Amino acid sequence: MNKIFPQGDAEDNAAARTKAGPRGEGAQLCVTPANSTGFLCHDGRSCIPAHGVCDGVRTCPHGEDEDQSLCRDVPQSLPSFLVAHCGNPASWIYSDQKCDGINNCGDCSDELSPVTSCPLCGPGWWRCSSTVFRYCSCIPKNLCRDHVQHCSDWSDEFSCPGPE
Ligand SMILES: [Ca+2]
Ligand SMILES: [Ca+2]
Repeated sequence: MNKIFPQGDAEDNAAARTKAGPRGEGAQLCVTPANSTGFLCHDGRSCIPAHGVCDGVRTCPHGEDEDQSLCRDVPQSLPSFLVAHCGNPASWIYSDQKCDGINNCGDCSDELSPVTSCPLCGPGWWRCSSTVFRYCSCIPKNLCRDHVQHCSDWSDEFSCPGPE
């Protein structure tokens, strides 16, 4: 996995290690209130979603999710628990974007086999082949019965019971 992304030259990496410590040092995994992979802030209490790390917004109370050592060279500088890979090895996503119903990889490889095996659509989602690029095999039920086709088989308009 570490071989997928080109690494800087050895000297650069050695310098980075001396200054910033090894990749993701001290970063702690946690589970967010929404039950997805998160990053534990230094207060030991705030668990922020993986995709909130190095997004340019200080999400932790003290902003350590935007720390230079963490964000200097994403995704390499991120702890591995925050990163997942797409079918195309040049693309990556945050680990909490896997199986969240949204097509983050662009080719649905974060939502569909053979790259990713996700549980069936969760509550609030309807299973079909989506016609909308944003979704893959599950569409939010609030798109059911809205007189707009979202499933290739039209099941969102004819079979889906509608929003809950
Ligand atoms: Ca952030
Ligand atoms: Ca996704």
